[in-house]
Amino acid sequence: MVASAGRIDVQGPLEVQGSLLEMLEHDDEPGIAQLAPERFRLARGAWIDVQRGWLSGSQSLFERLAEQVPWRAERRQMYDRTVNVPRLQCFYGEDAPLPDPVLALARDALSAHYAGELGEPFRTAGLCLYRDGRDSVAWHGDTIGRGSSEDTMVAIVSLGTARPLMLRPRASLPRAPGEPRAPGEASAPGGSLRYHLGHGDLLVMGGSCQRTWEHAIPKSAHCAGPRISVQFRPRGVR
Ligand SMILES: O=C(O)CCC(=O)C(=O)O
Repeated sequence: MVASAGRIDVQGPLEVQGSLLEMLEHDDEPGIAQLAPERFRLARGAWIDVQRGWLSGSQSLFERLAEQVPWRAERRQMYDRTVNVPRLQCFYGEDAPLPDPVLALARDALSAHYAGELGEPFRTAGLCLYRDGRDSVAWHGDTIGRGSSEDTMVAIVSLGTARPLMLRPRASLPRAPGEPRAPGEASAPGGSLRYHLGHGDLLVMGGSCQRTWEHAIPKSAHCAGPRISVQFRPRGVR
């Protein structure tokens, strides 16, 4: 979802609210732990891997990225109106150097860990900055590229304030007779799942997840602090 047809770019980085950054404490030098995520199998061949606090020193990395990434505000055509995209973004394509060496370490570790299942490396990195609870991303799946017709993976590393990432089965795919509910599927309104992600947490969406489920970061009236997410994807997946 970092780029799509009909989007209008606004040139130049935006200033991140200084007061918010000043409130953040420095912690350790960023690094990654051994990958050992826990897998949650969802309905319809989708799964989620979660490893809490995979990336250490996440607050320091948050501060570096908040300051150094050339964040862009974008505007997008919605029917007859042009609206602000409610988050700042920056996309690093296959050959673009990543804005911090620890992100290259993370991408390479993920590529090595998932090589057998994914069959290709993670190649791109999309970064989103949610300035506060008014920023969000609407329900969607990453169905451009191989995600439209075959299984793929999107790995998300989350920095800064924790925000819920919601998942729900696509309404257009009715449950087969006798198909079991996914763990937690019945526990939230509308059959959605909620994962609070921040502080170096890793969440990998895999299997059929991009085709059969949707995900979102909803707006929050209670969330004051900023969050950065880094999404690693294989070639062509958006
Ligand atoms: O910020 C996140 O964790 C999710 C971002 C996302 O869904 C996307 O960029 O497609």
